[in-house]
Formats: sequence, structure tokens, C-alpha cells
Amino acid sequence: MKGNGKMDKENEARLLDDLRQAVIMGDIHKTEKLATDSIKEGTDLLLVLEEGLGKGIETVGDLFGKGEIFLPELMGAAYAMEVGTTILVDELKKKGIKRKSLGVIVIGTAAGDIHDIGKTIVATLLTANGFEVYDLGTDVSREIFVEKVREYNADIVGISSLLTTTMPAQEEVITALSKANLRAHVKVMVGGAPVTLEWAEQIGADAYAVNAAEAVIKARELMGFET
Ligand code: HCB
Repeated sequence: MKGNGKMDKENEARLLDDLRQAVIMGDIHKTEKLATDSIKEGTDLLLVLEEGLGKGIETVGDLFGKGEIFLPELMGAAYAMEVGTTILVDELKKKGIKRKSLGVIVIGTAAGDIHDIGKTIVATLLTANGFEVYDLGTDVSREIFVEKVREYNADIVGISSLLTTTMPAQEEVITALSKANLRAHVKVMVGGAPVTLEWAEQIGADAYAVNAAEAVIKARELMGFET
């Protein structure tokens, strides 16, 4: 640590590496401790989320995809990731309080999909950057998306899909918004690991974001703010 409360690059790299390993090993206590340390030591929390926890779970996903680890290990790592994410997200939320709202965003994971880590990070970062965000959770039906867009008079709806099988549900939400005569009033932003810009264009979404930082940039653009 340097005297100014910011971590030096070497210690920061070590902390990120330790966090990646802790997630890969599904070590909840270590993940918890390192996430707490990163707050105390003034590390960039977005970096900790994306390059520490995020890279760890990405490695786990690759190992799972290759059949080198199995569901229990995947679930252990996901739980460690969730514990770490909650600690950092709570801190980010504290920093987002008391700002004027830049716009209303309704966000959720598509029907049939229970992945919520990425969507929660996006929701938190949007909140921390001044948006009023309503997180609908996971496995959200198109009817609920439509109902909540109307109820909150949303400017933007964010739809997350982590499974190739739930990507079509994003298109179904867009169709349902059109049928409810809401499409002209709400912008649609899609995301999630298998989602691409091409897919977003194909289904008529207004924006695609590869990660939470880009989601903030895209949301600002959709609201007509300079980025
Ligand atoms: Co899950 N899973 N999983 N999983 N899982 C994936 C997604 C696979 C790719 C793993 C693999 O095979 N390599 C795979 C999907 C294959 C496919 O569809 N082609 C898969 C599978 C198959 C499954 C099950 C079917 C396994 C089973 O039961 N046999 C099952 C699904 C059940 C269901 O949903 N109905 C399942 C279950 C699980 C858990 C429960 C063990 C756990 C989720 C825990 C939770 O979310 N609370 C889990 C996890 C953790 C993963 C991996 C390893 C990581 C996902 C994650 O959290 N990534 C994932 C592998 C991978 O994605 N590479 C694997 C980290 C976050 C930060 O990234 O992409 O979610 P993200 O979000 C980013 C980004 O996409 C963007 O910003 C976020 C922040 O930077 N973004 C948006 C996301 N949403 C956005 C919305 C916007 O509007 C804008 C931007």
C-alpha cells in the first residue's frame, strides 16, 4: 500500500490474481476477505469486479465447457463469486446514492434463465452512475417486462441472457413491447455472454453492451447524454 490509500500496481495485480484463484477454487472465505480488503485499500472496484471476480468465473466457465470440472465445482465458484460481488456491489451502491436520476431503467434476466451475476453488476453500475434502476431478477417473463416498463414509465429496458436457449426470449420481449404499444417509448439494451452486436441488430434492439462499463456508456447514449 502507498501512503495515499491507493494500492500500488504490484499489490493490485497480486490481489486480482488471488481473487481469480479464490473464485476458481470456490473459496468463499478467501473471496470474502479479498473483496473486503480491496475496498479498504481503495482499489478500483470495477477493476476488481471485472478483472478479479469476472476473470475467475470466466475461467471456471471455460473449464466447465471443456468438461474439466463439473456442476458442483461450477456452483461452488458461482457462490464464491456471488459473495464477493455482493460485498463490492453494496459498496458501489453506497457511492451511487443522492444523485439526480439520468433516466429510468428496468432490467432482468430473460425467461428460463437463472444467471444473475452479470445482470446484477450492470444494474449496480447503472445505479452508481445516476440511473434509477428496477432489477426484476431472473427468469423474467415477457409479460412482467411489459408490465414493469409501463408501471415505472421506463426509458430503457435491459435484458440479459446467458444461455443460447434463452436468447430468443429477448426478441419475444421486444415483440411484446411492440404489441403493447410501448416500443416507441422505451429503448432496449441486450447483453449476456452469448449475445453479440449482430444478434442485437437482428432482433431490433437499440443497443448491445459487452460489459457493465459499456452498459453505462450505451445507456447514456440512449438517453442523449454525452459519453
Ligand atoms: Co451456467 N452456463 N448454467 N451457471 N454459467 C454458462 C453460461 C455456460 C456458458 C457454461 C459453459 O458451458 N461453458 C453454459 C451455457 C451454454 C450455452 O448456452 N451455450 C451454462 C450452462 C449450460 C448452465 C446450466 C444449464 C447448467 C446445468 O444445469 N446443466 C444451468 C442453467 C440453468 C438455467 O439458467 N435455467 C447453469 C447454472 C449456473 C449456476 C447456477 C451454477 C451459475 C449461475 C449463478 C448465478 O448467476 N447466480 C452459473 C455460472 C456462474 C455460469 C458461468 C460460469 C459464469 C456466468 C457469469 O456469472 N459470468 C457461465 C460461463 C460464461 O459465461 N463464460 C456458465 C460473469 C458475469 C460478470 O458475466 O456475461 O453474465 P456476464 O455479464 C456481463 C456481460 O455479459 C454484460 O455485463 C455483465 C457484467 O460485465 N451483460 C449485460 C450481462 N447482461 C447484460 C444486460 C445488458 O442489458 C447489458 C449488458
